[in-house]
Amino acid sequence: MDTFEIPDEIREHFRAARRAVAFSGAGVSHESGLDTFRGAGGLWERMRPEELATPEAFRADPGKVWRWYAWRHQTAAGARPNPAHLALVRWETLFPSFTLITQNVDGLHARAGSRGLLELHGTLLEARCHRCGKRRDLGEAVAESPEEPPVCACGGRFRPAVVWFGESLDPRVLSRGQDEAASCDLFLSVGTSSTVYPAAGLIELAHRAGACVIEVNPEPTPFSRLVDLRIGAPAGEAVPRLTEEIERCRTRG
Ligand code: BJW
Ligand code: ZN
Repeated sequence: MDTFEIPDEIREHFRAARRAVAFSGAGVSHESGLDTFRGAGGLWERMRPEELATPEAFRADPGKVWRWYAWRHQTAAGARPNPAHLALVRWETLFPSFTLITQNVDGLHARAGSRGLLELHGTLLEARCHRCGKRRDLGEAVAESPEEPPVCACGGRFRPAVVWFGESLDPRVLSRGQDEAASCDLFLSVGTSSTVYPAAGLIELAHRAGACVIEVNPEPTPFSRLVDLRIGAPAGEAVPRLTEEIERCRTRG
């Protein structure tokens, strides 16, 4: 992809925006070699989510769930941030206010250098006791106990500190994300199928608040018809290019 057309009215939003939000999903890390969940080649094509990403699955077979996350942790630890992660770090200096809200648990935005990140679905880097909530490094916990989740001092079991289906998101993180989406004037949705709630609801919040909404995804999503600009290209190409356009608009007017 050499170029994509950005209409003049979108450039006007790039110049005027004061509060920007980027909302990311698994597609952003795809070019770092990590699998997405849905679609061709996605994790859910090979495994059933209800057998791995629910509290019921963990209760039924803690070892199976633990080993799957140990593999995911190892894969994420071996991956490197790609040009999309790196370009999003530059957004922090482009707008008076910028918030990066991610559904990803792989830690690649933080490793790229993004600060003030809102991780809606938790993190794969930590384990949390399901009983007392104590946290510890997931890599260390896996090294100590690769096959079964280690037992906490309270007698509970450690689990990955991610948000499974049917579990509530951290209410403080969610409400900050909702506040940012509802008060931004530029909203980038990138690499998400936009099908998991309440996260996907942020796109609608931003749209209803009158923000200019941009979607970057090679495939259409349920929100594609609502957005102001759709870029049907991989994030690793589109986000750096978009970032250059914004930089050009904001420095040269
Ligand atoms: C590229 C690309 C490239 C590829 N460049 N793009 C309202 C309506 C219906 C249902 C619900 C509702 N509200 C709540 C629900 C239930 C449920 C839900 O949403 N279900 C739907 C699936 C129907 N939600 C929940 O359960 C949530 N909790 C909740 O609601 O609590 C309230 C409650 C409490 C108590 C009792 C009852 C309710 C929690 C959701 C947690 C989701 N967790 C997961 C797993 C995290 C841990 C782990 O990693 O294992 O989070 S599921 C999985 O999906 C993961 C992701 O963060 C999330 C979103 O996926 P994402 O990031 O969009 O990835 P994909 O794979 O779907 O899409 C990738 C996209 O990238 C694709 O579009 C590609 O085209 C694109 N792409 N290459 C750019 N190079
Ligand atoms: Zn405990």
